[in-house]
Amino acid sequence: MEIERTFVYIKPDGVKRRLIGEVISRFEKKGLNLIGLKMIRMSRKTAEELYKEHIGKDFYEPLVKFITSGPVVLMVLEGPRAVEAVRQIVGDTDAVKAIPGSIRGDFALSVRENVVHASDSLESAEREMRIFFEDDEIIQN
Ligand code: 3AN
Repeated sequence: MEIERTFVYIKPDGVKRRLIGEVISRFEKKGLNLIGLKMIRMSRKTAEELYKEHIGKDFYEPLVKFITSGPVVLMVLEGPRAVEAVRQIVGDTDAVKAIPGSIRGDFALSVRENVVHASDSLESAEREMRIFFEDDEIIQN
């Protein structure tokens, strides 16, 4: 199977609720390798870059406000079909619809405050991890 890399971050609500260990643990137990990890407070400029596809949508401004409201934990995960595997573990954007057993299904009720972000394609994974990680911050196995 194709080995892929994907980008995930734990949003301010997940950090505030002390879910960092729980979230990382679910990815690790599935068999994905953590090959990049850091905690930051996202600047408005970086949040705008990350979510540029949503500029102009009604949820854009509250989303940027929320994402910059507290620390986030950024990671790069690697494994077979990692993009799809991680999206499955994370669950639907609408946390009410996210199936129980997924992270959002177990820990969230909101569309905005839904604990984690995960890239939705290989292209966005590459773009998003480049916003936050230098080459030498990603571990080559
Ligand atoms: P996902 O994070 O599941 O890929 P996207 O990329 O469609 O979802 O949306 C990015 C983020 O924007 C979501 N994680 C969520 O925080 C927020 N968002 C998306 N749609 C809505 C909405 N209808 N109302 C409020 N926030 C939204």
